[in-house]
Formats: sequence, structure tokens, C-alpha cells
Amino acid sequence: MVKSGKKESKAQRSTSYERKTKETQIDIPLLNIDGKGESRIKTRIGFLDHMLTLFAYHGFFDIELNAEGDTHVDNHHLNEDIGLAIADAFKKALAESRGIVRIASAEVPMDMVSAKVLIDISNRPAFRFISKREGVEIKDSEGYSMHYAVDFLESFAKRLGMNLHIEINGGASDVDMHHYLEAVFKAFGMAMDKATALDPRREGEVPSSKGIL
Ligand SMILES: [Mn+2]
Repeated sequence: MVKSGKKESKAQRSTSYERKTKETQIDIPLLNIDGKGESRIKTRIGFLDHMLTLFAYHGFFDIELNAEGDTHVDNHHLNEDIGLAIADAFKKALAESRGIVRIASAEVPMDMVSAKVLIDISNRPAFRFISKREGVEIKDSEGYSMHYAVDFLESFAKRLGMNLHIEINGGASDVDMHHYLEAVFKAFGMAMDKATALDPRREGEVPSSKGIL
């Protein structure tokens, strides 16, 4: 599939970004919104590498990212700052979000669990994470947790200025987080792919009936 209007604007929606603080150093030599889903991701947090590779692949985003930080403390700063940095790179590549579809959703099953992601790139930050697994323990994996994943997604959404609603469902009694988060990051990639696609009917206009976002 070729995103509509993509061919013409490929070069425009590709950027690089860098974020350096005393706690973390994040380098994004490439973010191409109109890519093939190829990525080289090195965050020093193995599970996050895996999730961002799935996000890039199912989003058709080309992403190169290299990050390090004060993980001797824990993974909190690095995890959150990578969310902020990728969001800043998307913001830079989208510029005024001219001509994009803007609102999209995706639902992805992963064996016995599923995730639903709703997005509106509206310049209005809002985040909801709903687990329909009330009272069921979702086991964290080595070095990462559901809490870190929520932190990452919330930082990304609020920084990019978008509404992001995520709902996870299904699963047996106690399931490890791996399958839930695979479904979440695949659906997130697919929904971002649709929301950032250019719609020729918009003719490069800012996608809002108000004329501004
Ligand atoms: Mn996996």
C-alpha cells in the first residue's frame, strides 16, 4: 500500500532530532514518516527496543534511534525521555500537520489478548489507558513494566499534543505483559500510520474545520 500523496512528499516528512540532558542522551538520526517500516533502535532497554521495532514496522516509519542514560538509577528517565524525543521528532516531521487524515484507530489481537488504539492528532494532549482486566495481575518482565509502558505512551501523546486512548482486553488469568504490549505497540503503529497519512482531499490544508489546530 502507498499512503495517498505520499510519493510527492516523502522528502519533506523525514527529519532528525537530538535531546541531551544530564540524565539521558537521545539521538534520532532518522525519522521518516513516509518510510517502509525499517528501523535501527538501540535504547539500552531491551524490551523497549522490541516494542519500538514493532511500532516502526507496523507504522511504516523508518526510525534510527540511539539512546543512553542514568539506568544505574532505574529505567524511568530514559524510558520517559525516549517517549518525549520521538514525539518531538514526529512534531518536527509533521510540521503543521498539513493534509493529514488526523483521526484514526486500530485494533490488534495477539493470541488471547487484544488492544484498541484511538488517536486524534489534534494539538490537544489527552491520554487514557484502560485495562479491562480489573483485578488481574499482569506480570511485568525483566527490566520493563506495564507502568513504564504507560509512562512512555503518555509522555509521547502529551508531547505530540494528541488524544491517545488505549484499551486492552482478553487474556487468561495471569498473563505476562509481553503479549498485551505487543498488541498495544502494533496497534499504536498502525493507528499513527493512518492518522499521519496524507489525504489528497485535504489538499494540504490544516485538517480542522476551524482552520487551525
Ligand atoms: Mn515479542
